[in-house]
Amino acid sequence: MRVLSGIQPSGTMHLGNYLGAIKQWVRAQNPEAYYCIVDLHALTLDISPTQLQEQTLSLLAELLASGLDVEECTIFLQSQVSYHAQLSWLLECVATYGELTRMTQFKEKGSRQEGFRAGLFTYPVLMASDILLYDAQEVPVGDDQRQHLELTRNIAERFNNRYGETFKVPRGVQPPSAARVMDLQEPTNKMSKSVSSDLGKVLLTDSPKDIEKKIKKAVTDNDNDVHYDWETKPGLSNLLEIYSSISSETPQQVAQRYERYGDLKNDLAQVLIAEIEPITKRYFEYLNDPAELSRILHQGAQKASAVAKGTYERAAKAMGLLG
Ligand code: AQP
Repeated sequence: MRVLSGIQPSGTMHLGNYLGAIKQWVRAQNPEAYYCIVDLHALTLDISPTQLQEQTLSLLAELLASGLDVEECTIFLQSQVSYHAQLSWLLECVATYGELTRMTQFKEKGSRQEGFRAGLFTYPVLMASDILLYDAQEVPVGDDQRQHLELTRNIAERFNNRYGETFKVPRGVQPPSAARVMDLQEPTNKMSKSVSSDLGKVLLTDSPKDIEKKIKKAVTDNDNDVHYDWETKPGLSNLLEIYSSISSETPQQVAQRYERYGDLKNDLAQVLIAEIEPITKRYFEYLNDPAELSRILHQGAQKASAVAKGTYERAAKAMGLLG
C-alpha cells in the first residue's frame, strides 16, 4: 500500500503527534510507505536556522525511537527532494485563493502572528504537493489535517479534469481513538507543539516525574463522575481517549473501571510512562549518532527522489511545460 505522511520539525513531538499520527505510521510501515520531515513547512514559523537544524535531527531520532525502521519504510527530508517545491508552484496555479482563505489552520495560526508569512497561507498547497508526488493511496494524519486532506483531493481532481488523469486521489486515515488529543490545561484546544504550555502537553522526552505531574494537574471538572462525554467533560474525555488509544479499549470501557478521577489519573500516568520511557531511552541513543542520522536522510532522499521525479515530470508535461 502506497502511504505518505509528514511532520514538521517545529519542536519536540507531543502525545498528540504520537497517538494521532506516528503510531499509525509505524503500523502502516511497508516498503511503499514514505514518511517525510517537512522542514519547508517549518519555515512558515518564527524559527532560527540553528533551531531548525537541531530540531530536524532531533525529530528524526524521535521517529526512529517511536518504531519507524528504515529497512521497512522510507524516511526523508522534504527540502532534500526539490520536486516538492517545484510541484507546489504548479499546484498553486490550480488551487484558488478562495479555498485557501477557508483553511481553519491558516485562520487560527495567522490570527496569532502579526505580519504572518505568505508561506503560512500557501503551505496547504505544498502539503498537497507532498502527498500527490508519491501517488499515495492513504495518508495517516490526525484530525486537524482533515481539511487540508480534502483540499489535496480537490486539487488532484481539478488537475485531472483540466489536464488529464495525472494524480491518484488519496484518502486520509485517522486512528479510532486520539485522532485529536487536546491540551491538558485547555481541553477545548488541540495539543500543539508551538501553542500549548509546558503543562498542556506531554512530550516524548518527558521524564516519568514530569508525565505524572502533567497528568495529575490536567484540567477536569469537579463532580468526580467518571463519564465519557465531550460536551460536558472535555478534560476527562481527553484523558479517557488517551488511555483508550494505548490500551486498545474504547473510552467508555476505560471509564467503567473507575469511580474517581484520581485513580484514573494515577493509572493513566503509569500507562503513559510504560509507553514513553523506552522511546525516550532509544531517542537519546539515536541522537548521539548524528552521522548515522544524516546518512539515513540522504539515503531516504535518494529513494524518494526517484519516485517524485516521475510524478513531477508527468504533471509538468500535462500542463504544457516543455521540460
Ligand atoms: N493534538 C493532536 N492530536 C492528534 N494528532 C495531532 N497531530 C498534531 N497535533 C495533534 C498530528 O501530528 C502530525 C504532525 O503534525 P505537524 O507537527 O506536522 O503539524 P501540526 O498539525 O500543526 O501539529 P502541532 O503539534 O500543532 O505543531 P505546530 O505547533 O508546529 O503547528 C499530523 O498528522 C497531525 O494531524
